[in-house]
Amino acid sequence: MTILLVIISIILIAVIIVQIGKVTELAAKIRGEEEMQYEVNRSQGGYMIIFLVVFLIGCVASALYFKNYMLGYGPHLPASEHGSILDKMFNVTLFFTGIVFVITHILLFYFSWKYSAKKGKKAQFISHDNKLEIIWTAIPAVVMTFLVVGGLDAWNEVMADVSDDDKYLEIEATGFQFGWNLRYPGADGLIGEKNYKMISSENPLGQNWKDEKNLDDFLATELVLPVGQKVRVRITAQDVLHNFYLPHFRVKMDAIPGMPTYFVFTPSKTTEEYRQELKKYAEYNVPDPADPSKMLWETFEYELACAELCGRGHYSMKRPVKIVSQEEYDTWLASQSSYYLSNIRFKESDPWTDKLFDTEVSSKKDAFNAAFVADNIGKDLPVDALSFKDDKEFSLNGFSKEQLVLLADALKTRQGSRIKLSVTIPTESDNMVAEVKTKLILDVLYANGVNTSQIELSPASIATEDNTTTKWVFTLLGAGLSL
Ligand SMILES: [Cu+2]
Repeated sequence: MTILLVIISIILIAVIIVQIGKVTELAAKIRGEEEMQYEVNRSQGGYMIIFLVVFLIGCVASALYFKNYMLGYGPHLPASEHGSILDKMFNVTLFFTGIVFVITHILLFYFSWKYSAKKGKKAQFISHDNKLEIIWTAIPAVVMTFLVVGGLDAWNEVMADVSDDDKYLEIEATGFQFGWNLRYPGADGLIGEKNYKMISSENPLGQNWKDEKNLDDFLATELVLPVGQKVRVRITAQDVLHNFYLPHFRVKMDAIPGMPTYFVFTPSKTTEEYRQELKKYAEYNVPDPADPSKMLWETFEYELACAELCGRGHYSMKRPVKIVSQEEYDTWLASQSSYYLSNIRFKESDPWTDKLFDTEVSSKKDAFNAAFVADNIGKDLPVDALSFKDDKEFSLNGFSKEQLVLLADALKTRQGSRIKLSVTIPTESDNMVAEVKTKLILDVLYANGVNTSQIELSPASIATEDNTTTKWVFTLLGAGLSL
């Protein structure tokens, strides 16, 4: 409705202007063309002066009115250590360009009024004026030199990379249409290698799983960083140009396919501290339109945005950023799980199927300890699917073998413990191969101290559901007594 009224008003104003023009034209014809022209010039010069005053007052008033919403003013002081350097540069530039802005506008409109055509006055011709030209070349040159030198100085300070003895957290941000892949280094503090040729639906970043540094890396859905910790962000893109932009931290860097960039910064205010700053301002003590039960300052989150118009879904690249205390960060870190362990482990592309990792050995031991209790008799033991290497000789995959050794340990240290091994084969024709493989499994158990009386072997059965692989299941028959 409001929009309709505005449109109607604009149309009516246009009609009025056209009508006034027609009336003026008629009046001019009646009163004489030339006289009329001078009058028009005079009145338009006057309008120019009115416009000048309204415009300049409007500029200052709107700057003052929106001050507390703008970065660098009111509550929006930088939340990073280097931020104030950039804010200072911005203010210095604004100061000089502001002076030029005001002076040029005053002259522009004042001259339009002062030198409007008058009866009997003729324009003066000046071919050139050396003094004037020197002044308007020298002053901008001096100011520009001052700004550029100051800018280079700030650039060197802000863009300084980490040095060898710096303690810092390195993360990686990869922009794509439309989102960010945020990779953290995991416990080793090192980001693993990647190669675009390895990118697949299962491996979105093309991480090289043979590189052990990759094994604990994890991908996060939001950017969480500890306050006061130097952070180095590796920035890259997978398709088109993006831009890694953290406005509150004055961090902004292009993300370019094939050309890694970086930004080093230290967050200096937690999200909570920033909210407390906002709370002091009336502008943020109004209900949040998205959640009216809360004030704007309460729902504030720092944000990561893409600052390069990168396509139709550009706007959806926004991600929340949380700056937290070291303790909160450690808790969050502990809740994240390695991408490799949750998505790649024991899959076809896993190059580490020959071994169990230390953490897997200890968690497997814990699982067996918890499983060997009387309550679990008749239930299946937590043995991950066993697999064999693809060779003619048939040999167990390393991780399957290590698992069986751990199972053997659990059996031999529990007097009287017993298990049943059942085999399910896809079709009758798989029976012979399955028998050979089952023998290999039993060999491992016996070789590691298990007594033949502890294992009951049930004959192979054919799978009822569609199944293409042979499966071995271990069921607890007797928990035994711990030795
Ligand atoms: Cu983008």
